Formats: sequence, structure tokens, C-alpha cells
Amino acid sequence: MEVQESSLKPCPPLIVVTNIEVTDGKYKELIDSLPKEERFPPGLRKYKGFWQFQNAIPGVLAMKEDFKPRCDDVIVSSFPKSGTTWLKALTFTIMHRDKYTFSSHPLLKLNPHDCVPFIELHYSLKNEQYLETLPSPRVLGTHVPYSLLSDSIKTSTCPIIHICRDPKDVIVSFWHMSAKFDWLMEPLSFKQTYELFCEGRVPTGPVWDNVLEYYTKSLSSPKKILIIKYAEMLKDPANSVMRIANFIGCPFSKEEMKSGLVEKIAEFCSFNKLKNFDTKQSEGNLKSYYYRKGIVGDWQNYMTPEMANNLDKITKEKLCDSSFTF
Ligand code: PAP
Repeated sequence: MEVQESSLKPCPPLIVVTNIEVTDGKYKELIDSLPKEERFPPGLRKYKGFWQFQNAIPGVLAMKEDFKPRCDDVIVSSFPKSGTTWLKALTFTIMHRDKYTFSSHPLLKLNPHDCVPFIELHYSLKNEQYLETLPSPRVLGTHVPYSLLSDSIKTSTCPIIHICRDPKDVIVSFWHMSAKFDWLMEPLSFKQTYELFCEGRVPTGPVWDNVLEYYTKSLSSPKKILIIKYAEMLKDPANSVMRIANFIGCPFSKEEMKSGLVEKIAEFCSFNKLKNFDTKQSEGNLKSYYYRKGIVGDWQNYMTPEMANNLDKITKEKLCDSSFTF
């Protein structure tokens, strides 16, 4: 059957996977056998070293077994709350700069998660065919750790950009978002979230293992994986725009640079611009999930110095065998 090309459309937020009942016997049996964390409702399970919402595991496994990228795909990966939305917007805008003008750009109406859909979300929804209907070149997203990606992604030439962020700011952002899951669970206190985070017991955690897998691979395959740091991107967005463009194989021409296009893209995807675009049409229009403060160091408003030192110590210990720093 020939697949008809379709255009981008609103996607539900990734968190909807927690509402999907796991009925498939194959997955149910496996999930029931995995270590469980009940302090994080509606329940996490540890699969191959990483905690996941248990209802998300079938989508992750189906993606691993089945997903085959196209050679011109670009994949954006991240630990949640590390700057995914921003990186998706930038990569999509850079990649499609000849196709869309700023005045009629999809990001004016759709949020970056609609323009760059999460692969595992569509597998969870059993709607993976949607990904096949998107025109090339696609930009696709994932929170799945490197070791759980499909072999087809790993062996393909399609580049992966991984964004990471100081775990102290990730926790704060994560806690604010999880407080909005009140339809899903009793909001956890900041202290509870902090404790679970330090134990690595959060979705797709531990954060250190998640980033280290991508970082280690980027050292041996620098053309395959680019690591971008949220703080560096915030300090010099235009430089990040150029790094992304060079990495995905569509560098800016001299004329484009002269016309200020690099700075225009950085500005178009800035926090205040993205937050204020009219994305009412989007089903995933949960702006407060994706845009809050957009700064570095907000952890100082939530953590005692002891909590911060303790987490820094854990981070240092976890990263001690590598040259990586957040
Ligand atoms: P997700 O995992 O739900 O997709 P993600 O986009 O990775 O979230 O992270 C959200 C964080 O990025 C928020 O941080 P905060 O809670 O500390 O404020 C959000 O504000 C920030 N963010 C989103 N867009 C931008 C942007 N254009 N520039 C800077 N920060 C941004």
C-alpha cells in the first residue's frame, strides 16, 4: 500500500502514554517482571538500566524493534526538561529554512513537538504510520537512551543531536511540570522529587547514564552525535545555530550569514518568541509544560546549599570516569 504524504499535525503531549493500558501479553509479562518504583505515580519500571513510566515501555520496545530512519532524517534526543522544545524548534527551522518563511512558518501555529514528533509517542499510540507520512527530510525527537534506540538508528548515517542541562535545573523544571500532572497523580513535593531524582528514579533516568551513553558515543562517532549544552546555547544562541546547521549538513552560505539569517533564526526560536506564538490549534497546547522561565540557575530558588552540594557530589561521582561536565 502506498503511503500518502501528509502535513504536520498537532500531537498529544508525551505524558498521555501514562494513560495507555498495557494489554499486549508479550509486553505485560515482561513489564510485570521488572523492578518497580511506586513513589512516582502511576509507576515506573526499570528496563535495561533505565526507569520509564511502565505504560511507556511497550512503545519504547516497539520503536526499538521496528523503527527504521530515512537516510536524511535528523534525530533530536534529550533527557526530559533539558531544552528539547528549544532544540526541536531550532533544528526544524534551520533544516527547513528554504521551505518556510518566518511569516508563514509552521511554528506560528504548531508547537515544536508537533513539528518534531516524538518517535516513541507514536509507537505507544500505535500510530507509527503517521511518521511515515511526513515528508523528507524529517526531524524526529526521542527521550529514549542511546542503548535502547533501534539498531537501524545506530547504524544509519542520520545524525543525532543530544541536548543536556545542569541536573539541578532539570529537577526544578521537572518538578514544575510534574505538578501539572494533577489529573494523573498527587503532585510530589520538591523534596520527594529531589530524592527520586538523586536515586535516578525518574522517567528515562538516571540522568547521568542517559547523557553519558550519548556522550561516550559522540567521542567515537563525532559525525553521528553532537552534544549541545543548554547553558552554552543560552549564552550564544547564534553560535549554536551554526553548529547545528554544520552538523546536520546544511551550513549557512556566505550570503545567508551576511543577511543575518543565523541571528534571525536564533531570535525566531527564542524563549519569548516561541512562548508567545499562537499555538491554539495545537492539541499539545500545554504551553506551561514547555515554557516556564528558560534560564540557568533557577535551582538556587528551590534548593538549600546542602541539597545542591549533595547533587553536585553525586553528579561528579557518576561522571568521574569520563571527561564530561554539564
Ligand atoms: P520537555 O522534556 O517537556 O520537552 P524541555 O523542552 O526539554 O521539556 O525543557 C523545558 C525547559 O526548557 C523549560 O525550562 P524551565 O522550566 O527551567 O523554564 C523551558 O522554559 C525551557 N525552554 C523552552 N523553550 C526555550 C527557549 N526557546 N529558550 C530557552 N529555554 C527554553
